[in-house]
Amino acid sequence: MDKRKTVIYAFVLLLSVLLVLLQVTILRGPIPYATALLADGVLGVYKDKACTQKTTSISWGVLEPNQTKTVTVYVKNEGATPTYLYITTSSWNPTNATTILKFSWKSDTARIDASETTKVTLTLYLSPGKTKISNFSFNVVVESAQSVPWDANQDGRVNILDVILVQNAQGSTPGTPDWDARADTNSDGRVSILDLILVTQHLEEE
Ligand SMILES: [Ca+2]
Ligand SMILES: [Ca+2]
Repeated sequence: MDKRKTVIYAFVLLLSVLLVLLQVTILRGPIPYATALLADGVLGVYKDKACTQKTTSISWGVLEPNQTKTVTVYVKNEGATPTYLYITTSSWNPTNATTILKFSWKSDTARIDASETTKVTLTLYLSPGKTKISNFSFNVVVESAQSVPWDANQDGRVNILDVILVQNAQGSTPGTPDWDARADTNSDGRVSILDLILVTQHLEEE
């Protein structure tokens, strides 16, 4: 009888340990994944600087909590006119993945002339959050644009002139004397530190 009890206890204990281990893996474990890369007809995304190997996905490898991964790609303007580069994300699955994953990007140049290429750094950070995510996906969307909001003065370069433009309009809203719509880079109806942050994030794209 005692022996049977011991076996049952041992079994329950083992099961508990396994369950805890499983939970830890789901909560904190490293996450391997790749994301789809969608580009519009004007821009081509390549793995190499010479633009011979087109790519449609990004392999981030295994991402540990509190780790940042960086992937470099080359974006070529395959159209006939100069264009700006604009990168966003879409289709996060599960949608709450954005609470622990932060995506950002930076390009060598803000504007890409026809047939020219720019080096782009894509960054993904996995925070040590408690969100239960064992697997997920999202798309990186590479688009050509007529302009980008952080090039506030629209001269094709993101530099100190844009910082000054946004700085001069700090605290303004439509109707106030210092208001300049170009300085509202995040389009929230007022010029604040957030607009300045957006410019500094893309600083020296020229
Ligand atoms: Ca500018
Ligand atoms: Ca704003």
